[in-house]
Amino acid sequence: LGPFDWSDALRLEDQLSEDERMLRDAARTFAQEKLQPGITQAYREAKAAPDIFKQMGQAGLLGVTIPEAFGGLGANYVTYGLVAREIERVDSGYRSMMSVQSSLVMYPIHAYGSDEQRQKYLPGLASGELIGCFGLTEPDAGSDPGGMKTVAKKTSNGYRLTGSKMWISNAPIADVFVVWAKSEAHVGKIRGFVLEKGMTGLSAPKIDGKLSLRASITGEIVMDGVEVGEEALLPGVQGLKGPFGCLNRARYGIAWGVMGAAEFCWHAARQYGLDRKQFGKPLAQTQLFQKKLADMQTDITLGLQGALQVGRLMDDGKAAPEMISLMKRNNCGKALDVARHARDMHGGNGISEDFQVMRHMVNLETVNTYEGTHDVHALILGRAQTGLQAFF
Ligand code: TGC
Ligand code: FAD
Repeated sequence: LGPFDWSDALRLEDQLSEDERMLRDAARTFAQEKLQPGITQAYREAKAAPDIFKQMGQAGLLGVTIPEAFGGLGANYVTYGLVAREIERVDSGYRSMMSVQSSLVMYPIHAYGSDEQRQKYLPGLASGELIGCFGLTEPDAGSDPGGMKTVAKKTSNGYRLTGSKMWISNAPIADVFVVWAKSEAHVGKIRGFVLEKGMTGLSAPKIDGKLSLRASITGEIVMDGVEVGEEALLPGVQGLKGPFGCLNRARYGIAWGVMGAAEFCWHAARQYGLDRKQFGKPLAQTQLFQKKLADMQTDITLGLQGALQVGRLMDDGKAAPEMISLMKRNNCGKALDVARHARDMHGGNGISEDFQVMRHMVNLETVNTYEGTHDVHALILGRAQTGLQAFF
């Protein structure tokens, strides 16, 4: 029998290639040196930080799976997941910025875009010179994006887009807007369009008052008859499978990312329990405390193993969307449990920004909701095993 590493119980480390470990280490160094020092203040002040995109771009963290010819890293999905875990170890908002740019903006332009669109947008998005956002959700269409009202009407040389999107990460600082609309010229099918900041009729007001994900800016997208040419249409996809193809990648990244946030909370709770004494002994020497640590260790270890397996299947072209739903749902729910327990185990200090566990906890409330809520993923899994859809 071999040794036991409490922080890597099933030896995830041994299951990674040398390249994966190297890129993971680079992401960890970047996250700890460039992002961690400023996060408490950034969260408190909820200020937009466009510079972070350029820093991420320089570090090669935007478009990890996009080919090098377009400025990406050309790495595999396991590496993308490892990067998400390192960024979210600092803050879910920073991982959000990275995953929207990579999976929800660069991916559709690369997978569904024309050569001209790829050449025009991908290098700038990879370097962080351009910031992207993804508009699917609307005020009256969240879990049910098929109910969207945004329409694209045909004009003599393109389309006129009218409608509004709600809860859109990066929107107020975005240069490039990937938006989804029902296109009358395509018998009402959902199509993707690439809009640019400054277009007449396009605005992206900030949503204020967020108590979660404060280091990531969120806004609306208002399209008041935005006129675009034919070249703004993403030619390679139609129907809901367009946005869902992007969401598959982003949800997969989230399954890894939230484990990074959970690991931060677990390690912090363990250290706190070792350092703090009550009733004459360390808190970590009580049975209740150790039971909570064991649950955290178990949930995180299994969550990481599951995410790795889905990543390997994605890299082999064998992953199904339901596998991603299973891991997104499980890992978000478990990470939220871990963060809530860690907050509790810190006692009064747990509510202070200095100890950071409460910031992770409130962030994870958002992550459990976006990209398909915990319950919506349960319905996807329920449908897949019964053949009965329970959405409506
Ligand atoms: P349904 O009938 O199930 O499917 C309609 C069409 O879409 C296809 N499809 C998929 N294709 C690829 N991957 C997937 N995961 C797919 N899921 C569905 C499906 O095959 C079908 O294609 P076709 O060709 O036959 O028409 O559609 P439905 O309307 O019944 O959908 C129900 C449901 C609940 C599954 C779906 O609407 C859903 O997942 N709702 C959740 C919405 C959501 O996730 N929104 C995310 C918004 S973006 C976001 O939150 C970004 S946050 C980013 C950040 O800051 O990190
Ligand atoms: P609703 O769909 O109204 O759901 C409310 C509740 O009802 C949930 O508990 C849900 O599980 C439940 N529910 C819904 N349908 C059913 C059902 N059939 N049966 C049982 N229960 C049900 N969207 C984008 O397009 N792009 C982005 O960049 C983006 N970024 C976001 C950033 C933040 C900070 C947040 C908070 C959201 C973001 N979203 C984004 C939107 C996000 O995807 C939606 O909030 C999410 O899909 C849920 O939709 P909703 O808020 O309309 O909730």
